[in-house]
Amino acid sequence: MNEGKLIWMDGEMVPWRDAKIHVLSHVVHYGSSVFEGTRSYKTSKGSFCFRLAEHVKRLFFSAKIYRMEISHSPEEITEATKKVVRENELEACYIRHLVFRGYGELGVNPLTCPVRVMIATLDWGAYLGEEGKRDGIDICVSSWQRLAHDTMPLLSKAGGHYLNNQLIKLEATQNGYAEGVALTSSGFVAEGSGENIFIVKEGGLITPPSAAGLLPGITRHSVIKLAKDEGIKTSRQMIPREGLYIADEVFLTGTAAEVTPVRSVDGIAVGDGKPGPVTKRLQDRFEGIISGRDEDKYGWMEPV
Ligand code: PPE
Repeated sequence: MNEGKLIWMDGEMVPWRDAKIHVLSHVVHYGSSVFEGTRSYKTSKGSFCFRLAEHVKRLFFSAKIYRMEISHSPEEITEATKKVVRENELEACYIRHLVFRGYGELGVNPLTCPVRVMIATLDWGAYLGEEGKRDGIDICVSSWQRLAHDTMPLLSKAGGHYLNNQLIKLEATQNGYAEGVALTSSGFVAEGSGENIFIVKEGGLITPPSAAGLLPGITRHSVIKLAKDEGIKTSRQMIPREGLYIADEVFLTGTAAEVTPVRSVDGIAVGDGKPGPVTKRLQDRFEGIISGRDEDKYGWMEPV
């Protein structure tokens, strides 16, 4: 890990190495945390966080679902986020928000443990590699199913849920793939271990609906908006596994992954095995906004 300077913890700036918790903290044993990943970008007009308001909103919703009371307002978290970005003096960074149950009593009941918050910045480049972003990545369908809605509340981006994602990622990478995509228990495409998924079929864009047990990503929402404004027909529809094999294009979206083309699924080439025109167009529109090259008519870029 590339160490940064300061981490915001419960209202204070703490030197990176001093941002510690006790091993008997509730979160360590039971995965009781909710988190966010946001990116800050450097443009010629200064640093900007991409859709910070939506990320903070989702963090509070995630916490509400698990009955975690955050002792800071969304406005305070927003201001603290910008402060961490400024004080770490990074050109561009990935921001991790974490709300977690700390040290109190051990035992499943979480209510005896304080709810704590931290915000850190990380020096993260392309999540699935620069090469992957340019040429596309090879993915597989996971043998692990995505969690079902009646097992875990999937609209909460909770730490504990990510044991499922870890199994998907472990299996994929051990078998030589860059990423794994999980299906729902009825066999429809859900999402990648850390990304949403889109296919292009006959010029139109299709992504699975929230009912497929996915995290409705902020990047996914942004790409749908960009596609609509580009006049690309877009729909949220269940996609069967083989829909990935016969798609013209496939790509993944996420804060970390941004827009990453997929060149093969389970060893079957997507289209002609190269990033397709719709993917490239949306990737370019997205890059245009985050780099400050194009006008941000959506108000997505929040000055730091
Ligand atoms: N699904 C999952 C399971 C997921 O983890 C992410 C983000 C998304 C979809 C896309 O959501 P959004 O970032 O709002 O567009 N994954 C985060 C964590 C990755 C990690 O390894 O940690 C991220 O991209 O920040």
